[in-house]
Amino acid sequence: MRTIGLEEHFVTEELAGYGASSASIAQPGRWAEASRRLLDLTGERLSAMDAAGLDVQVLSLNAPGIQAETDPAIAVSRAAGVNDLLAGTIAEHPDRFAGFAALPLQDPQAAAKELERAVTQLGLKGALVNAHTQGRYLDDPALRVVWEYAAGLDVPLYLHPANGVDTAHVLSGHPELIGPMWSWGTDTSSHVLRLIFGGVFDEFPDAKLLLGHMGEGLPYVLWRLDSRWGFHNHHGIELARGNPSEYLRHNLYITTSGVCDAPPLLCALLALGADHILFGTDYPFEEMSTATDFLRTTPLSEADRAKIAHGNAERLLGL
Ligand code: GRE
Ligand code: ZN
Repeated sequence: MRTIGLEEHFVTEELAGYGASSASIAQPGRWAEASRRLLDLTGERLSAMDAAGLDVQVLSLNAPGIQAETDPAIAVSRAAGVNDLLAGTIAEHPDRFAGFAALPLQDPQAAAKELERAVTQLGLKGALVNAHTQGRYLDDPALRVVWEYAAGLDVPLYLHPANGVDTAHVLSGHPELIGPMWSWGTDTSSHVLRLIFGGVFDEFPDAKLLLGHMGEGLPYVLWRLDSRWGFHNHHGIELARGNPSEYLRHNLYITTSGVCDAPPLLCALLALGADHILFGTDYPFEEMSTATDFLRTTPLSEADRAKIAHGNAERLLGL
């Protein structure tokens, strides 16, 4: 079955330093191996894709990427450089790779223009955003222009985790909880709620948000969000569609990246529907074959399996 992965990371020598702050998350040997694999675009990566039966990787720059740059002008030029490199790699293997752009969100207007260039001139399929940018989240009024361009171009933004601005008090003294095992997920699901309650999807009703890791826990909590929104003081916030679940069902698309487990997949299927779930591996942080074996063997109807493996990606990304 044709299989397309949507959370497939790489890095370049020039940009690898931005991720150095994540090194302490991992066991040293695991970090070294992932770092080595991130730098390889067309060697071992293609062999592993063949071995796992992964036809296409939609490539994205590894977290935190360009967003960790403090100088907006450098961010603008490096984003353009890495998007050009990505387009060049795709051009060499057009049947094996597609890509999500990196955006210099430090300069919102330039980020919107780079998204337009990446989509219309380089053929990239949207952009992947790694959490906050210098403390600014995607609901920030200054960043609405990026949503405007994404909606206008009809491409998704993929919200990927990265280290937070600071450590939540409840996690203080527990560095083992900082990272993809726990804090990245709660930070990212909170970021999504900022988008909903901050009005991004009321302003851009058909904007498409992609989220990895089986939706960062959100498919599990739809009913409770709605129920407690009915109870809470709204503090002046109103949702045009009434309930938060309306946005999660309509604007949100999730990938299976880094979650190879049937119960959360079945929950997501029931909560969001088979048209909103796409395949991803989270390579090199997970093995491609672990993810493709899961996709092939997990209990699903063959119609849903085909949507998740390739049909939804073909439709959403125009592949
Ligand atoms: C990920 O993308 O999921 C990831 C990183 C860095 C370390 C671990 C990890 O970007 O899972
Ligand atoms: Zn990832």
